[in-house]
Amino acid sequence: MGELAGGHAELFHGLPAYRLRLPQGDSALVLLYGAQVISWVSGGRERLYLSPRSKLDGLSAVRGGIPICFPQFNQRGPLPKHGFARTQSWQLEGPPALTGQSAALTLSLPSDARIQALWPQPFKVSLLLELQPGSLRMTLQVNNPGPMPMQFTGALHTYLAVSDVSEVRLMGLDGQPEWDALTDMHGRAAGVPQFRGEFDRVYEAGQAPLVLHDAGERMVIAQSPSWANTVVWNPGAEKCASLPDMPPDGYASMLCVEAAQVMQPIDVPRDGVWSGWQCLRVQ
Ligand code: TA6
Repeated sequence: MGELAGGHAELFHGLPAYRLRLPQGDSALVLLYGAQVISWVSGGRERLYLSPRSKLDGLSAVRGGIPICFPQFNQRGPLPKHGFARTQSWQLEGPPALTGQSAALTLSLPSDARIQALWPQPFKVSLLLELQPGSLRMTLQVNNPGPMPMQFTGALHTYLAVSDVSEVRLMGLDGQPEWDALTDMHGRAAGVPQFRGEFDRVYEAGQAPLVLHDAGERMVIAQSPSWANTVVWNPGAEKCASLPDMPPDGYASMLCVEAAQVMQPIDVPRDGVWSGWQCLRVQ
């Protein structure tokens, strides 16, 4: 497949994918299936977790990387869990743009009969990926061409690769309103969360980026104010063992930190556009 400045098309376990590569060495790999980024190498190290037991059959959700949950978060509505965008083939919008030390690529989600049966609402959705030395930004854009108002929930469900989840420190949540999905309790985050078992919380997003400390390294995790929530998820040992697409010890090597809209759907008026991003930066 053709090599273009900034990237090239390739197959990943038979699935069409596109690799962005910077002259400096950082790279990202995105599947057209789900527009799911499944690898981001920065500073010579993989920064995203992809389960080695992920089904890569072009039908199932891929476990890891950056799934796009749209237009429904989890089971908060009538659609399949986390919506249909992650189990649909997206298309590339032209070649990547390489300018100096940054590469960018846009994918869009075409509608088809399966989607229209699930969600008759006309829509245009695209994902812009921007790779720079040490950083990766994903911007989801949702257009409502009308004729009706549109509502959706969703997330950039980012699986970060960590050395040992029980040792990481995710800073910046202290004091934020939170909902614990496991206990169904509302409260305020107190201190630094501990990941020593199943963890599934939805936070009101703060203004400042979060910082993940892992084995002497820091990753800054920022999101646009257009997402109301940040979700933090780790299945823990017991739940992980029940997930057929995870190795039993996979939970220890991942932490999901998601830019999300969970409780209150986003309204996109007729002819309106919404966009939301998450940016990961290695320090
Ligand atoms: O974002 C957290 C969450 O909604 C959890 O409740 C958990 O179910 C997770 O997503 C993964 O969902 P999945 O459908 O990919 O297994």
